[in-house]
Amino acid sequence: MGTQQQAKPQAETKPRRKAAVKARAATSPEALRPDGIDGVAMLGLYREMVLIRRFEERAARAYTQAEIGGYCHLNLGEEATVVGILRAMAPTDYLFTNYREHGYALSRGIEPGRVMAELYGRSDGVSKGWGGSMHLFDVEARLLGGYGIVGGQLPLATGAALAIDYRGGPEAVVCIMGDGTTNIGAFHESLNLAAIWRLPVVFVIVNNGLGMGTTVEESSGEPELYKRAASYRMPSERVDGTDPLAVREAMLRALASARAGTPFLLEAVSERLKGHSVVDPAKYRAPEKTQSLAASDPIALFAARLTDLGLLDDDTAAEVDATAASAVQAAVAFAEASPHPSVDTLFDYTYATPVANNSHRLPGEPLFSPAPPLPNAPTNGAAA
Ligand SMILES: Cc1ncc(C[n+]2csc(CCOP(=O)(O)OP(=O)(O)O)c2C)c(N)n1
Ligand SMILES: [Mg+2]
Repeated sequence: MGTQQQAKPQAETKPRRKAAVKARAATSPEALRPDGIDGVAMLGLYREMVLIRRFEERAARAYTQAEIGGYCHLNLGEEATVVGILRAMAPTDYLFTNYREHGYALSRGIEPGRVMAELYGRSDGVSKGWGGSMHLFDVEARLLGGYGIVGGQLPLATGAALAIDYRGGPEAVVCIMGDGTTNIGAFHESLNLAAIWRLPVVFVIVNNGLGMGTTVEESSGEPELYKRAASYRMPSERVDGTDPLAVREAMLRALASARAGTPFLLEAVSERLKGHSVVDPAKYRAPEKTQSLAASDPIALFAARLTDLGLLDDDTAAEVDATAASAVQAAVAFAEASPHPSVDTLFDYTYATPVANNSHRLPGEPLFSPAPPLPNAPTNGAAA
C-alpha cells in the first residue's frame, strides 16, 4: 500500500540526544526483533488471532449478561493488525493504546484470565479490578494503558519516548490510536514534538473506517491518514491491516526507524466487524456494507492463506478453535472466582499523592474540615 518516506528535518540535535540515538541504533536490530516468520510462527499468529476472536465474542456475551460493567469495545476485525504489531515489537518496548485494547493485552502475553478478571472488575484483574475494559495496565508487560479519552494516550506515549531518549535506552514506544483520533489536537502536538525531538516512537493509526458512526471521509479533510505525517516531515506508510504478515513487516520498518531517531506514522486499514461498542447495533451502516464485511474478516483471510500453503487443514483449524475456546472458558472461570476489590482500595491507584481511603469523600473535597480561615479574611460580623 502507500508509503511516504520524507527527509528528516535537519534540526540541531543536542549532543546528549545524539548519543542516545547512537546507542539505540548501535543495538543490533536483530537482537531486538523476534524470530523470523516460518510456518510454525505463522500458525502461532493464527492461534493468537483466534484466541482474540473467541475472547471478544465471550466478552460480548458476558457484557450482555451484565457480568461486565462500564463500556466494552472489541477488536473484532482488527486481530491481524493487533498480532502483526505485537509480533514486531521487542519485549522491552512500551505499548500505549486506547479503550479498544483487549487483543493487545492478550497478544502482549498477559494471561487471558487476568484480562477477563479486569473486564469483570475483579481484584485479580490486570488493573486490580479498578480499571475495567478500557483501562488495562500492566507494567511488567510494558502495557501502559488502555485510555478512555480519545487521544489521551498520545502525549503520554510521547513523554515515555522522551524518557527513553533521556536515558539513552534501546527501547521504543508504540502508540495505537483509531482513525477518529487523528482529528484531536493531541495528535498534532504529539507528532510535532516527536518529530522535532527525534523520539523513538511509532504512532499507529488503526483505520477501521469509523469513529463511532462517523466515517473517515466525513470527518477528515485528508482521508488518507498516513499522509498526515508529511506535516511533520515524518516517514509514514499505509498497510493492509487484515494481513498480519504485512503489518508485522511494516511495523519492523517503523520500529527500526524510530530506534534510529526518526519517529514513524503507520496506518493499518481494516474493518470494524461489529458496532463501536458491544451495545451499538451499528444501524447507521448500509445493509450492503454489513453483508460485505465478511470479505474483510482477517481470520477467514489468513486461514485461507495458511490452507493454500499447506499449513492448515480442517483438523488443525478445529484444534486451534477448541484450544482458544477452552482458554477463554478458563479465563471466565478465573474471573468469576476472583473477589471484587475492597472498597478500602478505591483511591489506591488514582492519585499520586495520598488521599484518605474514605469512599464517602468525593475526590477534590478538602482532607481536613473545616478548612482553616485565610489570614486577613473578614470574619462573620466583622466591620468591612
Ligand atoms: C476526547 C473525547 N472525545 C469524544 C469521546 C467519545 N468517543 C469515544 S470513542 C470515539 C470515536 C473514536 O474513533 P476512533 O479513534 O476511530 O477509534 P475506534 O473506536 O474506531 O477504535 C469517540 C468520539 C471520547 N471518549 N473522548
Ligand atoms: Mg475508528
